Amino acid sequence: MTTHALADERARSTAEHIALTETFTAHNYHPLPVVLAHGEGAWVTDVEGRRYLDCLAGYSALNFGHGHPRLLARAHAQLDALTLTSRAFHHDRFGPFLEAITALTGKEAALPMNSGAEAVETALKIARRWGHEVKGVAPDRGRIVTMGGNFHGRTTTIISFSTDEVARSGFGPYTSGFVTVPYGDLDALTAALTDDVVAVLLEPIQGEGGVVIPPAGYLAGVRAACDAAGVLMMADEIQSGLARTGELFACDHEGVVPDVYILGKALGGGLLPVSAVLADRDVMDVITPGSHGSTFGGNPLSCAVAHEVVDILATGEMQERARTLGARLDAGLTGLVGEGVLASRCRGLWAGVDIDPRRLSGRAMSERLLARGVLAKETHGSTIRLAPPLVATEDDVDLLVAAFADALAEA
Ligand code: IF1
Repeated sequence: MTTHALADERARSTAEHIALTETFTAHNYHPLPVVLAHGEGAWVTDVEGRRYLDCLAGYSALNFGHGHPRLLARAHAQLDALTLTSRAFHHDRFGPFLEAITALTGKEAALPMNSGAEAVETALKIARRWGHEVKGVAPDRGRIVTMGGNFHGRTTTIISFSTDEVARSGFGPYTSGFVTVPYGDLDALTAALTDDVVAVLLEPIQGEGGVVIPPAGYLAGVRAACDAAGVLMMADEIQSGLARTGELFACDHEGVVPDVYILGKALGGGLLPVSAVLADRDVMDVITPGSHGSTFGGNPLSCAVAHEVVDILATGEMQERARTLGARLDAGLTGLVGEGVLASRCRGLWAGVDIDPRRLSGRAMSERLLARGVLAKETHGSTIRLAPPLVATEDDVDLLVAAFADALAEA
């Protein structure tokens, strides 16, 4: 695009951008009426120059904020060196990244992919092959236990075990081999662990469900049940992981180590899609040459950025910020219970706030927050998810709480 054309692009108004988008886009989203053009830290600016505190943060892909200096610098340097080789060849960013991420997570091996759904699909394939080749379940008979209220991505196999009809209906025939149990119910899980089960897949905290935190001890119970039944515990930490909840992983709050970590979103630093599956060799080595792959998985640019992300996480600074800022947010939101808030759940800098639907819908609340310079989005029903970048400040959190209270008070 020429500079002149680029300049014209920037002259379009919010309404013009939205009209242009609506003319050509598939209608798979219903975005809020705002057109963003610039981001820095926890703040973004729209095409009219209005600033917003970004409390969605790319659904936790922007844990480190917009344009983190270290991540941008690393990406710029790698762009001028080498960006893509395919895995047909080695490259000089791969080994160092793998060494760093296995040290960070305590797992022996990593399989890098791009999107979160790709990593989840990779974990499902690993679990099935492990079940058939290591556990000894009859070929094609391995089943995986999943949770009610789950969200693990949008592929046909993943939505085959979704309990959300909006995400699932019309996309059959569905992939078989999954059994769903209520999230948080250890008795139901234990009863479901029959001999043909090879793995349990769960989010340690359910994001799309509205930041649903399971009962204390639940994750430890899942770990024990998986050990007793000889099945893999696979934690989807794509949204809950990488410092969002105040620990490296949400599983860490109960000292639970799953057999498989599934990572994504913030692993790419908010710059590009990077995901990965981590496991020890007795699990990972069911994957053999030619049995799995990806054009872009583990590319030099992704490895360079994700390696910098790992280095940032290794300091613990983001985890500490999530704890400190999250405590402030939790206190502020708790103060609003009874003032239009039915309940709020907070773990680190990640909150699900249930708005009283008799007062206003989740969408209406998102629009009121937008008018007050705060970007947030409702999830099912009238729950607002809040997940500012972990580089936000205490003043930002105070602004968020004040805007939330003001939006609720609006007649
Ligand atoms: C959308 C929310 C939805 C995820 C977990 C895997 C994936 C996600 C725990 C797949 C992705 C995104 C997808 C996006 C909205 C958002 C989301 F929960 F974060 F809010 F949908 F439920 N596991 N979550 O949260 O990762 O393939 O997208 O990289 O699809 O609308 P992906």
